[in-house]
Amino acid sequence: MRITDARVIVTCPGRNFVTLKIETDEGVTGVGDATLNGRELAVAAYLTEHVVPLLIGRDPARIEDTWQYLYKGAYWRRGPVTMSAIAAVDTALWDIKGKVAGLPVYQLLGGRSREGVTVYGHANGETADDVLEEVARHRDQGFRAVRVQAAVPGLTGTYGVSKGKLPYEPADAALPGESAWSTERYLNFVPELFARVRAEFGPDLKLLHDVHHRLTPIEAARLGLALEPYALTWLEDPVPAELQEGFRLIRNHTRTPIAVGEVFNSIWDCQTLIGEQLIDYIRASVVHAGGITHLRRIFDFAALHHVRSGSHGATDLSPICMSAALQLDVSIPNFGLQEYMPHTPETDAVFPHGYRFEDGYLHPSEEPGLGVDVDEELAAAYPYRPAYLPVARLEDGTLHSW
Ligand code: CS2
Ligand code: MG
Repeated sequence: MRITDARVIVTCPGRNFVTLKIETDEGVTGVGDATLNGRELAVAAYLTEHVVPLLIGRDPARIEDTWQYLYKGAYWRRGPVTMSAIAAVDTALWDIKGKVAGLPVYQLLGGRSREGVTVYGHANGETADDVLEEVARHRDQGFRAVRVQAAVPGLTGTYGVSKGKLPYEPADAALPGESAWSTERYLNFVPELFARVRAEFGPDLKLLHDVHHRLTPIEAARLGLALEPYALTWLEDPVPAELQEGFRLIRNHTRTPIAVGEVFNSIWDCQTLIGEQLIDYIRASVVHAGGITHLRRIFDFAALHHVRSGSHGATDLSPICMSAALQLDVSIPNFGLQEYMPHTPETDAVFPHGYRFEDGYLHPSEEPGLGVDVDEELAAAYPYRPAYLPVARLEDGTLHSW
């Protein structure tokens, strides 16, 4: 079997997505997500200009060799653009391999390790009262785990909190918006919020919170300590993670479990974090961390160090990425949690897929391959629109951590 064609599909059914579709001489096709929020066209060009020409004529069955060829052959290793492009190829090749075998990809990864994939939803709101309502709504929908975020009183536009009752969309403006940040106001508010949520919902619901990289290690340590009475499942992205050693300080001061990794693109980004057991959950994703092949390598490394998976699953990861993530989630031994922000009906229509939510779990498709496709005609009806994540500034105007 040979690869005969590969093309990049850019579409914006409410938000931007980049997809790679690979075709073969035997008519079997595969799809991979290549979406890098706010930098979409860089990955599209990387694929079209520098990767697609190298794929034509290759044997699609050689997944590992193709991964190594694109990673080592580029000379310029790692980085989100490169690794998202490699991820798209890798994901599409796993899709093809599954279709050729007549099996869902998780069967090729060793088969099921669990009945369903426990997911967490987002409860967010302008006030603590709104958030309590949202947590109740998620619990009533069957969610066993909920991420809790509220607008920080006195600050306009807290990241991760939608306006009104609208679903929250991370990239919300044609040019980056700006919001104000105050660590003092934030640290004073969050423990109160969790005290209320835990008191209202009891000990069984898993509760999570995302700091979005806004603190320093010692501030994060103080927050982790203050949240200990409310037994969070994880505190996410407490600090920017370029300095992996910074997590030692957090670890030395709190027993609140730590999750990190949604901006990671390589196993080297978490070598110290995992190797020294400085974190509890690794949140890298199929699309940004080199595809199924590389993410599985990260998860295997994590399994040796008591670290579980907690993959990123925001709306800027397409249903193709979610389909692939679920195949991994259901098969690996050290699965923890999977983030689940449902896509809009328009996005679901462009990417018809077979995964489904039931009773707090997502279930992967049982179709051969990944069980997802892209409707190219429909995709063409939604042209690309620039959209960016906001930036945060301190109250005096200083550009803040992200
Ligand atoms: C968030 C995301 O889902 C999460 O955990 O941190 O909103 C994230 O900021 C976006 O996916 C960035 O593209
Ligand atoms: Mg996050």
